[in-house]
Amino acid sequence: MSLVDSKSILLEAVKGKYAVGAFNINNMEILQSVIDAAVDRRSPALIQVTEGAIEYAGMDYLVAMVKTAVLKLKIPFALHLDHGKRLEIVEACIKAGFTSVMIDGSFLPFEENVALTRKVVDLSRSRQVSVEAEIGRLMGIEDDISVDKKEASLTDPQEAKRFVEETGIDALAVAVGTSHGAYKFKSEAKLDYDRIEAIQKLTGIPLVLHGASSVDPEVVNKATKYGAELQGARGVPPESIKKAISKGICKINIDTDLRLTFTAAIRKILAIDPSIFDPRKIIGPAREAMSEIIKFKMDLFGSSGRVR
Ligand code: PH4
Ligand code: ZN
Repeated sequence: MSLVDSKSILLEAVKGKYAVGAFNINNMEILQSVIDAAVDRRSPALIQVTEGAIEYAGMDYLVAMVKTAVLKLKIPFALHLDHGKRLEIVEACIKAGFTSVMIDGSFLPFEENVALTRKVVDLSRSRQVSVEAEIGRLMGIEDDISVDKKEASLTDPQEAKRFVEETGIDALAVAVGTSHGAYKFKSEAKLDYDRIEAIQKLTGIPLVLHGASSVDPEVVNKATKYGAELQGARGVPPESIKKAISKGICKINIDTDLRLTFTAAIRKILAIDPSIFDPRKIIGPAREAMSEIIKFKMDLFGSSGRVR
């Protein structure tokens, strides 16, 4: 089937009280691992790319690969722009066939974020493209950050309500304690679940958790065993993800876990078999390992088995 908009996928998730994974892809093997897992688990999924991914792989390559991959499948997939920062990149993605875009104006003052986001909503409506936007800043809520600074960075529920009303977006990315990358927390993971619940009650639209990778200690240990330097890497554990879903999160962004899994698998194969130089034998096991981790996520998020 063709790509679908993310709004329809996420509204189903809200109804069914589960979340859908949005997996960042940068090349063919990562895409194939998402597709393979979704087919195996009969799970909907969002395939997302950033401007960095587009610069790396090329818009034409990415879009052609994704469209080809989903065409013969009976699983709903959306192709989503992650963290689009400018109107021009949103326009280019819509023109290329994306079915969902994020406009990230979280670095702007509130009114400017609203104005930019409204422009994207206006552009997308007639084209059946869904829009995600963000307010608040993604950063951890460590103990050594002052209360004022914490409050300033996290999404304010009342502001979120105004933002949603004034923009008409389909999904809202919220800052509730997570951050991008492999070093999210210095000790225990801390998410502001009450804030998620409050934002959900006031906005009533699908909420998105960025920076949601778990940074599995087993994967980190495997990568470290074969030479990686990842001291202090720490993510959002599976039980925290489950709780966040129960409070209203229904789109979950995963990139770092795929990067770590990919790296650990490649480091291992190169270390245990120094005679290998066929790229297929190097990247192939990494593709399989990523597929396994994505299946685990789909089970955890509750999206497995949702496609009849
Ligand atoms: N993302 C991924 C952002 C990736 O520019 P880039 O391609 O490096 O950006 O939006 C996430 O929320 C991923 O969260 P994670 O780091 O916890 O996986
Ligand atoms: Zn993000």
